[in-house]
Amino acid sequence: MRPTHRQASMPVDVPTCVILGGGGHARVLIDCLRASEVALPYAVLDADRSLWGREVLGVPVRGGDGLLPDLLREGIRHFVVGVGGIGDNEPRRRLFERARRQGLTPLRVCHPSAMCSPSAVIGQGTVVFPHAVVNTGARLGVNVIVNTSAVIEHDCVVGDHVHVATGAVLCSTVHVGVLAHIGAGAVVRQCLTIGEGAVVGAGAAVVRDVPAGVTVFGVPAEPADSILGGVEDLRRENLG
Ligand code: JB3
Repeated sequence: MRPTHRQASMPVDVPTCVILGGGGHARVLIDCLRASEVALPYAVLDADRSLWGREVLGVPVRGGDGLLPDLLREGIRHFVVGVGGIGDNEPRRRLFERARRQGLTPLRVCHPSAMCSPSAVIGQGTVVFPHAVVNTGARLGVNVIVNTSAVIEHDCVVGDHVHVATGAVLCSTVHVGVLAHIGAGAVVRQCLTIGEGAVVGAGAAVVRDVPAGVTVFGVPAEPADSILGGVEDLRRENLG
């Protein structure tokens, strides 16, 4: 076993882990793992063959996800999903379930600069990036991304596999359904519900509930259908 970048201060019993995905999100994750000393990144697996045999921030890209059983045999017991993606969290869900089925345990990673309330409940495999806040009484499911500087206010409930992107703010007591995406810099007003698989566009200001599967954007946020429909109406009117 060849753990990478063990700091002198790091306890020797820190586990090693595999990161699934080797792109931009995984690179931030590797920094977070090293800073938090939660685990040592041992290997990256990536679907892109052109990365195999190369390194991501010094961590070897061993191959594709088919190597999970090999890594288990090498003694790796933990993983983190390193695929970020914007809008569609389904690939992240599939990867998470696949690694769990293989017998690996998802790691919870909180960067040391993030503020996670002791009364917050944070699910396995959830990552909280630098300067993010998970406030009092918030409950986060598994495999959630709380990206850099995002704020999840007190008593919010965030479902499994949700991505709260960079700088987004969930004001207090917001409920977010599984697999939803809250875009960068979006703000969701207190006590609202964002349905399962819904997408909130970057910079949106959400002032009403968003039904499951619906995409909204703008200030105040409106369903994409109605906005795009409006554009179509205008075009038709202009065509006379
Ligand atoms: O907005 C911010 C701050 N970060 C974005 C992040 C949330 O999402 C970032 O800017 C990107 O938009 C995106 O990061 P991500 O997901 O790392 O994207 P990318 O740099 O394109 O890398 C994705 C990597 O995942 C690629 O190398 C793919 O080959 C790999 N990948 C895709 N599907 C997979 C799979 N790897 C494995 N192991 N298994 C898969 O099924």
